[in-house]
Amino acid sequence: HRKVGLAVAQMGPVNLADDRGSVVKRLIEMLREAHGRDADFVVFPELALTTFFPRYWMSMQEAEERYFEAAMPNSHVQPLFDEARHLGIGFYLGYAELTPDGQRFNASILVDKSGTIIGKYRKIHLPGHDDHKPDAPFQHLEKKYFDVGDETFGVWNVEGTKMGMCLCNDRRWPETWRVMALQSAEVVVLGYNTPSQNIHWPEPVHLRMHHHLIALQASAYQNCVWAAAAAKCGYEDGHHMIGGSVIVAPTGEIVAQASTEDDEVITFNADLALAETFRKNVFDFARHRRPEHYRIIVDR
Ligand code: ING
Repeated sequence: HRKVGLAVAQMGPVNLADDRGSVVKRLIEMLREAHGRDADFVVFPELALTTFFPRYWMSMQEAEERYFEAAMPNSHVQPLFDEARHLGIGFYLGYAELTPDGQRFNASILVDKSGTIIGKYRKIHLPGHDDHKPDAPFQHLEKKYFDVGDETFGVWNVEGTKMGMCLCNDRRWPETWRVMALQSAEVVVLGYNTPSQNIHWPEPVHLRMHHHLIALQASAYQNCVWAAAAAKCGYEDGHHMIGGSVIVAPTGEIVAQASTEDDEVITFNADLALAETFRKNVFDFARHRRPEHYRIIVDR
């Protein structure tokens, strides 16, 4: 058995009035709770430090000044890194990255238990639009504020666990998971901000949770990985986003699920050997996959 204590730290709303200091205090609170429940690794949400600002139309300059991090770590998040190192616990954190040469990414990092950033990911599947839709109840401007990620999905060795990461909309695309599984991922971690209302057509709201869960359950099973997904959710200045943070086993079963739309920690002591069992007996990629027949996925 190879056990790893996984924790998902779901966040309730971050409103426009909430500054980074107050947000980081909440993250540290949940880090401590996760540690108290024997977690080795904590997953925080996508864009965890601010409100989900792609719902608002603003100038790029205002967006950069108010919502992007020009350095990571920085004075706002340093206390989180320090506490993680003090507790000996690793974490995943999503944030808006402004690079020195002016590129903008919806990014996430993997930090090991010594507080060192060992992996960086930049969101590849950017949903929404880049034009102002004044008649819509809110915007979804990820295609305006972020560049497409410049590296494919990666897998890193985090304290002996092969861990992949992605962000939000990425979880809906099968390619995301397969690219990591082909790099021998055992655990995939991700954060998300998922509005419950669709601005493009009157989609029944229950489908948001349904699609969120089947995407994670099917992908975990079909790729023999543990999945740990952290929501930022609830009503942010009146705009609702779904909760449903979960830990999913390689069987496709949900082993832990948040039941509120607030700050809430869920944990599970994951046996990585379970993933190995499915990789060996069902999804033995080397024995069963036939890439010569899959070309259309890449060429189209
Ligand atoms: N949010 C949503 C997500 O993929 C979305 C956007 C929802 C797209 C539902 C399509 C359908 O969960 C982010 N931030 O990607």
